[in-house]
Amino acid sequence: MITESKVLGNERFQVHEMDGEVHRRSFAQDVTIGLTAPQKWLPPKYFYDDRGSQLYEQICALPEYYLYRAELDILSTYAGEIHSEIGELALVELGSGSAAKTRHLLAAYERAGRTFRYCPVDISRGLILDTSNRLLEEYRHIKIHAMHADFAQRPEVIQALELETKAVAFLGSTLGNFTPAESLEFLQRIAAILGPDDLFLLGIDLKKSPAVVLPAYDDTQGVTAAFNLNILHRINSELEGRFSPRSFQHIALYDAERGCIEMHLRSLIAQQVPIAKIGRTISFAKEETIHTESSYKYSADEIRDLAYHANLILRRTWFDAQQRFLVALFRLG
Ligand code: AVI
Repeated sequence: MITESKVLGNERFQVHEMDGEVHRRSFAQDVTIGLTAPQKWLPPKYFYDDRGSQLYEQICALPEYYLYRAELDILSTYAGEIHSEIGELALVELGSGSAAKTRHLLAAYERAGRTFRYCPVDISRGLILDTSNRLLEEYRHIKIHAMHADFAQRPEVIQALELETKAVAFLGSTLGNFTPAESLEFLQRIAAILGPDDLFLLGIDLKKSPAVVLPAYDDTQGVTAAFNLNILHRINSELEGRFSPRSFQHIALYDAERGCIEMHLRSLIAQQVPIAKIGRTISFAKEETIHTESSYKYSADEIRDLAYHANLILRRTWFDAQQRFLVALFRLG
C-alpha cells in the first residue's frame, strides 16, 4: 500500500515512498495466516528484503539459472526492435531489481538521443535507490520516477505516476510466481490501467524438461537454498521469531504436467517456534514443509491465450536462441 504520494527528489529523480509500518503489519498478518494453515505457506514476495534481493541477484548469475541468461539474450539481441515498437512511451518496470537486463532497452532509448522516462517499481527500497543512482550517472537522457511499492497486490499503484502514455514491463518470469488464476487476475488489472496507446511487455519462462528446470531451483552452490531460508531469518529479525534456519532444508519439486516448480522448507525435526510479534508458537512435525514459492512455466500458446482472456492482444514475440524463454509485447484488445 502506498501512502498518499510522498514524493521526494529533484528534476531528474523522484521516488514515491511506501509506508513501512503498513508493510510490517501485513507481513505479520501474512505470516500468521500462512503458518497456521494446514499446509503451511508464506508468500514469496517476502523473499525480497535487501539480503533476499542480493541473493536473487546471485541466483541470476548461477550457471544453472538459465532464465536470467535466456531473457538477457533476448533483450540484448532485440533491444533495438523492442524499442522501435515501444517508441517514445515512458517505461514502467514492475519488479525492476537491479535493472541489469532492462539496461539494454534503456541503452536503446539513450541512443535515440531524446529525454526519456524510466519508472522502476520495486519492493526493495535499497535496490531501487542504488539502481536509480547508477542509471542517472550512466544515461544522460534518462529521467527516473521510481516507486517503492508492493505492486503484486496492487498494480494500480503505478497510476500515482500520472503518466500520459506508458509501456509497462513485467520481466524475469515473475508472473510465473502467481497461480494461473492469480496471473489472469493480475493481467486483467494491468489491462484495466492501460490506455489505447499503451503497451505491456512480458518476460516468461517456457515449459521444458525437468532435467533443465530442477537444477535452476536447486543449485550446487546452495544459493537458492540460502534465498529460500532467508525468509526464516526475516521472520526472526522483523517479527522476533525464534526459527533455527539450520533445522530446515530447502527442497524444490517440479510437476512437469502443470509446468510448476514448488519450493518448500522442510523441518528436519519436530519443533516449536515462538514468533513474539504475532503472539504465537508454531508447531512443526518432523518432515513437515512450508510452501514458499510456486514458479509456473507456460507454452507460448498458453501465454497468448491467458493474456487474451485478460483483453491483452499479442503484438510481437521474441525468443532466445535455445527457445527457453519468451518476451512478448501486448496491446489492449
Ligand atoms: C522472481 N522469480 C521469477 C524467480 C523464479 O524463478 O521463480 C524467483 C526464484 N526462486 C528461486 N529462484 C529464483
